[in-house]
Amino acid sequence: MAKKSELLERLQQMYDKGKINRRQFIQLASAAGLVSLLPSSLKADQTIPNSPYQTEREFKINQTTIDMYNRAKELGIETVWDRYSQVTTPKDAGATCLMCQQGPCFKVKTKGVCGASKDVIVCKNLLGETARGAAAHVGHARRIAKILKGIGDGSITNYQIKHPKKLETLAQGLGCSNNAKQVAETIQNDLSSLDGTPKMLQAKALPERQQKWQEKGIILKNGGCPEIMEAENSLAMGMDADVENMLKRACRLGLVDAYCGMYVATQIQDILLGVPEIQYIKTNLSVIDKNKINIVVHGHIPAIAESMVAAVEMYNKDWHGFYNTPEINLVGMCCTGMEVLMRHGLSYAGDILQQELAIATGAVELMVVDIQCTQPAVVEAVKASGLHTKIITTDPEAKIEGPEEIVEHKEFDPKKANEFAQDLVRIAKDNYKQNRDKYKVFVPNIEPTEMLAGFSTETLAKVLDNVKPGDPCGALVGQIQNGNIRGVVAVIGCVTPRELYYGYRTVELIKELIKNDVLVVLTGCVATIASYHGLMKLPEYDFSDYPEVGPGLKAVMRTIADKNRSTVPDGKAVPPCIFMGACVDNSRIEEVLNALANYLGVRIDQLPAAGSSPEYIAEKAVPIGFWAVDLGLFTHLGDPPNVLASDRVVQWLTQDVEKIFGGKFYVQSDPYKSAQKLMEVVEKKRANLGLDSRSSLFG
Ligand code: BF8
Repeated sequence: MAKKSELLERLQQMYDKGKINRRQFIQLASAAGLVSLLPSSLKADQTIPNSPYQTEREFKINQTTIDMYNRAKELGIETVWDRYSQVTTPKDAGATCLMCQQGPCFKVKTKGVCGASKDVIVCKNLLGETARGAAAHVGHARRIAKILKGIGDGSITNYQIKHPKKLETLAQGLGCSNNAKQVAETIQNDLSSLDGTPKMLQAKALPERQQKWQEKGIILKNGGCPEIMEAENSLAMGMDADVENMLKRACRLGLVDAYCGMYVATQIQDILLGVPEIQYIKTNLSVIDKNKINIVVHGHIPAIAESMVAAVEMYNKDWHGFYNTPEINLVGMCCTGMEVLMRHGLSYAGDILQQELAIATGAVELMVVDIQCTQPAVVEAVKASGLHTKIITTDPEAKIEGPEEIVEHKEFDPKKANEFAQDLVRIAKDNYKQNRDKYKVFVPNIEPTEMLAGFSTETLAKVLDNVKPGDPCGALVGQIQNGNIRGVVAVIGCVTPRELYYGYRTVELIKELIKNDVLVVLTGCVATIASYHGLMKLPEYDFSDYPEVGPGLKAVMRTIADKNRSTVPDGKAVPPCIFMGACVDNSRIEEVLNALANYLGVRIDQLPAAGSSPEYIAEKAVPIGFWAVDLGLFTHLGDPPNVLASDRVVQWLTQDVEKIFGGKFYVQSDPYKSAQKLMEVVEKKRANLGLDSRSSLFG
């Protein structure tokens, strides 16, 4: 029998050759008695023993999540991690086509019944996923644009224009009159027009990129909705069977996602709800307060949440005494949570993977859901535990079925937003009074983590303007040129149950980047998991309480703090991880990159910048990835989309597309290898710009 060391070596070779992934490596090693592994990902001893990735640091899953996971198990609640082990298959589902009734064609080796090659089948699946992701963001845009229109025509009075200056700037960019109705109609036309390039794209993308997209045949010639419809049309039986054509269509959907989805959402939400400013907030499940009535606002469109803020304030001020109840604690979840934390300083109760755990506290009276990223399992969690949380869905496209005492659908009408919010407050209050069982309440006695948030493009510019008055862009560019900041990496997207240790990839990747003087900008669930690991808090001035940070970056973040003492307390620095908002706020990242490129007089793909989504799970991340590639960015994904069955598609995505747009995909789950690669890219781009480069370090 082979010795243990030989077995381990063999497994290591299989891993190095990509025959097994990290999870399989650890599981096999465990089965062979080579490492101590536990039955479930969260009941771990919270370290990674001799992991093939782990070269420098011990990784501990945050204790609040561990405690709530264990509590959920006691209550009989199945979590996302449990289901992951039960129902998932190996990542690659092969070239499987479910599109017509000649099939289904499973794991096609060469051709399906219709004659489509496996390359074509893989493309169809990828394009379908991309279209769904783009549809999600355009759906978000459509809903928020309707509210702006209603304000403009006077039919909606529950929201106001909070940022008229931004409305004016947007109107100028779109080439329409400066009023809510005109801006909304221009945007609605961008979404629906059967002819013409959306005005938002023309206003926001750099001319050089627009010309490139024109030359390469992906510029939008219709509004967002017809583009998505045509993508679906191209997938119908007997339609597109041209690999390159389909992949370019996916690139085109990246533009739909950005300019008919994310930008619209960010711009209008800023106009209606205010441009985010610096906020100090609390994160993680222990923001749920066992001594209060807790309401979780969950989803992506912050319209209901905004009204709830006002309704809860009123309740806490005028009514809780009258009803003889505690105050209400309004907390956020997923991107709706990020929107309200950025604008109101609300605490953040959890990310995509923590939703059942919030229910397991037994202290959530009400979970209000708008659209996207709500796991239907929340209903099951209430059912299995017998807890009292009431779940209210509010969008006709996002209902969840279940017993009526647990889940109810109440369609949101923005014309009656205030009444709607007050009704939800009443439901939470009644549920608390009638059904809260104090003996079932469990919230870990662990302080929530701290997070510095609120870096809209405007706020970032203001902060940098304090560093170099009159030249905010120069303040950042100068630090890149002198090498204190080696480059900028946008780390975005979700957290995945695929990773054995919750948050491991994201946290370790970020730590590696900042250690090497790379400035990290963040949107989405990666930001809040980073906060759980202390990466978003205000560091002590000497960074003694903060993970290792490169000397250049440290100096920059101290200077920023010194020049912004009206908002950053004495004795503190600013963290080198800048939170720019929810996933739709990826649009803010492009605004910053465009400003840097303009300032330096270079193309975006020449900037020492890159993108990374180490733990993406949502379809929305796929068109975002294509958009990043369209912009010319090197784009890292922690897991591959389901394309591994086609070498040709893999080659196109990871190599050929670079010759077209300057950007390409790179897939790597190991955070250390990923960070290394991202730093190589940044250093190479520095060298190409004639800046000092550490390229030699990377061989
Ligand atoms: O848009 S990061 S899990 S919450 S998809 Fe969803 Fe992913 Fe979280 Fe928001 Ni974004």
